[in-house]
Amino acid sequence: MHQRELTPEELQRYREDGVVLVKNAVDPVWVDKLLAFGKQQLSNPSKLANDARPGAQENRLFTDRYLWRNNDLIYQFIRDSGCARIAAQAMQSCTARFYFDHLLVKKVNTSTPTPWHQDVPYWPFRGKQIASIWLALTPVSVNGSAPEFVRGSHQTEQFYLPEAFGSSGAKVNSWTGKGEGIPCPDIEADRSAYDIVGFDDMEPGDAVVFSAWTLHGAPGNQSATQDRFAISTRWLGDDAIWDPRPGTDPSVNPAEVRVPPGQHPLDNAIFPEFYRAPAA
Ligand SMILES: O=C(O)CCC(=O)C(=O)O
Repeated sequence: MHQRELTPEELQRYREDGVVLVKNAVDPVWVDKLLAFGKQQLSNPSKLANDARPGAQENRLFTDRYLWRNNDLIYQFIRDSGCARIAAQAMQSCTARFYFDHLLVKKVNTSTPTPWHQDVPYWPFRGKQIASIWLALTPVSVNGSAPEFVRGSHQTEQFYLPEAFGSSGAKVNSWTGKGEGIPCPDIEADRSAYDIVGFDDMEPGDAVVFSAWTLHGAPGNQSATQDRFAISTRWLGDDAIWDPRPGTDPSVNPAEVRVPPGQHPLDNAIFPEFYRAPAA
């Protein structure tokens, strides 16, 4: 199957902006299978799913995570699709270790935006070589809830406080709110003050690759005809260290991780290494 490498221009965009659009990031065979899987998952959610309106055909934000642990398709996708190499290239890392997958669905007419945030404060890791690949499984424009990014915001050392996602508030990601950082600026209230980039006309199989430090969010899905299905995969590069701080995602049980805090997560059962650059 076709696997993609990043071009020098794409690498430059990622380095300067903290985000890059990658057209045709994976072979279409994966996209068809993942979309079919995502649709099934709506009626067969895992314990980590958040579902604003179970069963609803519209105005429904649905997310599910860590599906790779129990699902062969997701496991094969992260192992074989070439995403690991794309992530390693973007992060300028010799290796790419997998953290988790995140299915992100907004049915038609979903009013809930994804708030502006930075990923790294949510996660029990530190390091600059941490990235996500947000893969569109359906056609999507910004009005249909393609993510938007503040260009260059990855260059900060600042953590912005995690906040809960989703309209129902309290129960969604209830572990947020105890973390490290300062409040995220109200970017939506003053958009012209920020260098915001969004990607219209994304096709299924196109991806945005972005640093875990880059501020990003997404509007609701204003389309009345096109559901938005996407899957994000999260990747750890050479400088990532295991850092299970209070207020970070507790979905990985620290007691099961076989490396002490402060060290690279050399733990193939929980954070498998799916790419290593060939020796020079
Ligand atoms: O898909 C969305 O609405 C948000 C995606 C996102 O924040 C992420 O993948 O980190």
